[in-house]
Amino acid sequence: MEATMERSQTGFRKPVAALGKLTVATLIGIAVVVVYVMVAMIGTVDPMGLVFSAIPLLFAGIILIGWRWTPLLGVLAGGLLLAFVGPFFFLHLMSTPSEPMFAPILVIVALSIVAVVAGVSATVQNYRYAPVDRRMPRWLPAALVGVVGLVVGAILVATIPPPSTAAGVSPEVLAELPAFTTKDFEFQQKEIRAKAGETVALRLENADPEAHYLNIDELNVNAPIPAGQTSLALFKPTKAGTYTFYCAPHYNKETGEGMKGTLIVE
Ligand SMILES: [Cu+2]
Repeated sequence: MEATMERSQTGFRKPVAALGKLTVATLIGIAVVVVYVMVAMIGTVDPMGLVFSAIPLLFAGIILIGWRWTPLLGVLAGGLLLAFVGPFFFLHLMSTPSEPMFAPILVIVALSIVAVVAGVSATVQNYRYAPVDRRMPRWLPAALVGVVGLVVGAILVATIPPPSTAAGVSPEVLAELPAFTTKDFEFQQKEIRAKAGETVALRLENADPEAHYLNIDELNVNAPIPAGQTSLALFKPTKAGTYTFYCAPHYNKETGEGMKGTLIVE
């Protein structure tokens, strides 16, 4: 009887069940974190970021209307975000999880996963059960506590500072070296000059909230420049010539676009 009533009302608005509300909450959370990253951490509001925060809010609003297919929008938003943010997340995980950007990215990944799981479950419930039977699954609170625990644990582990990349070099000596600075995802010096057979020592400084690297393939240079820190690069070119230096995560070798410059060895 209930089933036929349900079918006769196909497509009509229903009160949003617990799982639908959870999907809405995660979408709002995603929008908040994206805005936080833009304003508090990067300091700029770019159109791409606005789209990333506006779409989850729009979807949350549509889900609240109550059509039973709408939680699928949570799956869509969560899935898209995972596709966009996922690669950055793994890059951070592999290189330097202590960076300031790690925590918000981790939270966005966690919220996206919850949005996908909650959205799928809510849609299944909406089609299978009458509104009164669309209850919060018994495993859900435990699963959410688990997700929160994992996120908090990972952030705590990430706040343990990594060993300094200038370890063993006194601050006074480091201060005397020529500075080589990254800012706004660019090398401030587009050119480094050196003499063949002489050691080059640079004080690397990073003003960005994300780690950069100084890479020079021919000289086997791969010096990390952690966010907001000072580090050291030491290398000795033996042959005169022109070399490209670049930042591996922010340079595309195929197109030659991104963070790069020229090392001229005389
Ligand atoms: Cu970089």
